[in-house]
Amino acid sequence: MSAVVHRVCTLCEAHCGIQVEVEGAEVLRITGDPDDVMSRGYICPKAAALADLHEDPDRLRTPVKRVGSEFVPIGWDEALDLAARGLRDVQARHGSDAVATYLGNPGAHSSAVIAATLLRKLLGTRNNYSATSTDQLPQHRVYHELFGHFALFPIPDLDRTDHMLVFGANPAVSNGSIMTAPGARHRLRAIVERGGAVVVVDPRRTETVKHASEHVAVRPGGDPFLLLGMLHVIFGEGIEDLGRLAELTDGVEELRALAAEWSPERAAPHAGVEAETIARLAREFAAAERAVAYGRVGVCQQETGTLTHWLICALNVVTGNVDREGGSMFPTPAVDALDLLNVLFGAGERWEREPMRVSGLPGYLDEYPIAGLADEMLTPGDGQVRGLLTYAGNPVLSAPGGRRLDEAFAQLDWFVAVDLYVTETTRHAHVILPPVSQLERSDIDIVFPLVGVRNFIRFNPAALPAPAGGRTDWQILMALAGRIGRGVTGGALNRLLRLVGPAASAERLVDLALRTGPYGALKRGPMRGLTMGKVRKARHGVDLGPLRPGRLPGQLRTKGRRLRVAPAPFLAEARRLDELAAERDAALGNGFDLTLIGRRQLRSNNSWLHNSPRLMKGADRCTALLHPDDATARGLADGDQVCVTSAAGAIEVPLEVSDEMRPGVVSIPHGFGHHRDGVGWSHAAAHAGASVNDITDPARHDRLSGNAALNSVPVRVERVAAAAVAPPAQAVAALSFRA
Ligand SMILES: Nc1nc2c(c(=O)[nH]1)N[C@H]1C(S)=C(S)[C@@H](COP(=O)(O)OP(=O)(O)OC[C@H]3O[C@@H](n4cnc5c(=O)[nH]c(N)nc54)[C@H](O)[C@@H]3O)O[C@H]1N2
Ligand SMILES: Nc1nc2c(c(=O)[nH]1)N[C@H]1C(S)=C(S)[C@@H](COP(=O)(O)OP(=O)(O)OC[C@H]3O[C@@H](n4cnc5c(=O)[nH]c(N)nc54)[C@H](O)[C@@H]3O)O[C@H]1N2
Ligand code: SF4
Ligand SMILES: [Mo]
Repeated sequence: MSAVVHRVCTLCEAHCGIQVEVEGAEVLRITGDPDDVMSRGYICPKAAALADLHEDPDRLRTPVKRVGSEFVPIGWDEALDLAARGLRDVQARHGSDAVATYLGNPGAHSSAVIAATLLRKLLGTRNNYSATSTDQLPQHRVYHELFGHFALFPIPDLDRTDHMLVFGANPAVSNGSIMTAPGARHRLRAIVERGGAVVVVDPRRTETVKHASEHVAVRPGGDPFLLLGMLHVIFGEGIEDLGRLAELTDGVEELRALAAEWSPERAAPHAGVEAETIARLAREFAAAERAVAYGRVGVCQQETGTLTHWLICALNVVTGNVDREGGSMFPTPAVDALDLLNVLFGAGERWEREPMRVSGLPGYLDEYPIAGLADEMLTPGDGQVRGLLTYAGNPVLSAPGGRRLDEAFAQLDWFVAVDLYVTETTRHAHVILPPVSQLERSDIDIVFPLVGVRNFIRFNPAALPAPAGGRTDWQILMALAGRIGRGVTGGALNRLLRLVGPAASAERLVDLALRTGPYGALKRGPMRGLTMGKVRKARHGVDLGPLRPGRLPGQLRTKGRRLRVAPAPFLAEARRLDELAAERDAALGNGFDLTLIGRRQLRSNNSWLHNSPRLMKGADRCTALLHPDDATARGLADGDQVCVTSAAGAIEVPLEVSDEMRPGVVSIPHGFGHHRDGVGWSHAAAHAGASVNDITDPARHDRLSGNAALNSVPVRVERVAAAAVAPPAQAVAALSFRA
């Protein structure tokens, strides 16, 4: 007999409610849950891939250890002992910092991230890395400076705004990011349908533009200039209006002085947008009753990532659109995770740490930028990294200079990976510890309610029982923590470890946090207060209502609870904009005449959904998009195999000619390049593509945050001479498994 389990899809930040119809151990069907409080039935094609993931014969079901060039299945106790002993040995021989950790993106979609962070603390290394430094790091820096906490995220009040200005995000494809808004494209279209405006600023006419009222084809990296030009007009015409924020905000005069220098005429050539358009965008934004500017990874992954996100926030502040309905708002999550995050990430007023040993890249909170890791491994000397623990990450494909990381991982003394597959990264591991599939674990997410467009909380029950001997990420990481922590004396960490215990789940922690949170029994009384039990019973989630205004100044963690709209380091960096623009122009004259940017695709997810037959069918998707004029000028035609070369390297991909592109710009998705020897996902290897991160440059970064500048890379595009065309990527044999 079949049964239906209501849970969420955790593949992306939308966390859509799904109905999983199961019979025994088999998944019959996955559909959208029409009663889910956030998604109301919406899902994207990736939800069905949860079944492919679950059934995938290439997915690891037991731990494996490396023996020569093979992976051999072993039991859990042996695997965990071996894994922990190897890490401790490296530390015993070369010091605590000789082991690095890397937390990948899917880690954030599970409460096991708490266990991973605890494990990091117990390892006591300064060499912690994560996907953050290829993603949202500039936003953390901005929120740290402006609001006093790196995770105090301002979120667009999507369902109530009249005017939304989108920078470097494609929510119609990504389904929204740092903005949990399932069915984002429907919510965007609704803004236009109720008479409002959605303006998309993007060098490519994206899928989101189809739902918008206007597209502004900015020059890659042109956004800070565009924003300064807008602020110039707003201050110059006296149409700024901070409203209630006026008495909370410091730095308006400094911001005004900076903006005064950037007339739309001066900003226009750097922004690649006409001065009249800049002025009109400013006036329309300021005139809208309820407006919000929002930016995401397209503008994070830039040398100006922090500046751009700062100016986006500043635009919201000076038009009075922060902490107000229809503007940029702060959620009120059931689990107030800011303090927990402070404990886990060692945050607080402190941001900087000493620069990296080899590259000199800046450190932040308790991490270093992933762009600097290869150097730390390949450069001998005191402090060289010789061991690695990865959790749910594939930096060989996701970090800049992936080829060098590949080399560095190959020569490690000890590498433990917690992952579902033998990937481009984990193929170098000595031990791989695989969790059960997504459908086999229950969970409660406390991360995405921090960024929801409504307040909500949801329990996520397992759709299928875990197989005998299966372990969740939480269990694996806590078991490792138990082994690593042995011998670590004293302190709050060990007490915490005992409290939650290797066998317990995150639910115990969350129950405590719920009871003491803003909707808990302490505030609302025992009858109305939220508990884990109540959240568990609500099969479609608990709706805690629309975002609430008036969170400021209470939520501010700055000294004196002030909103600091013009932090000194940002003002100083803004003085370098001319120099940055000149460098950019010089690079384009120097043999690299095009600018490379990235793109995401609906049926793909970073590096790791390419093994799903359901998603990976049809035409080749790892292509370079180029405007017809640029193609003609180079004698190139649609379908040609082209070589894309940057200062850092070259890759070959098929060309797709498209007038979606701004002339002078080329777009290639990341996460491909599955041709490497020994990779365990056979279907992905048959559609290998090339990794764009083989040509992104680890040295290009945002100086204020250390984030990788994966976008706006100077490149050239040429036809691959017929004789030089690489043979079609072959499905490489997975490493053999000896039973
Ligand atoms: N289907 C799918 N969904 C995903 C993912 C996926 O891989 N596939 N990944 C998930 C992850 S990890 C994340 S972080 C989110 C990201 O979600 P989004 O932030 O929405 O990211 P993208 O879809 O990459 O959109 C970035 C946009 O920035 C544009 N861009 C590039 N350079 C510039 C520039 O200089 N200025 C401006 N204004 N725009 C620029 C690109 O053309 C692109 O359209 O998506 C998540 N959701
Ligand atoms: N050029 C370029 N590079 C980029 C980007 C870009 O836009 N352009 N985007 C960047 C961004 S925003 C991000 S977030 C990063 C992502 O980069 P990463 O986080 O490094 O990599 P992913 O591709 O998400 O790989 C996730 C890995 O986790 C494994 N996995 C999946 N689910 C689970 C699970 O539940 N448990 C465990 N233990 N393992 C699991 C998968 O098998 C896979 O190996 O890429 C970045 N790299
Ligand atoms: S948008 Fe798609 S991948 Fe993202 S949570 Fe919803 S169904 Fe899953
Ligand atoms: Mo991301």
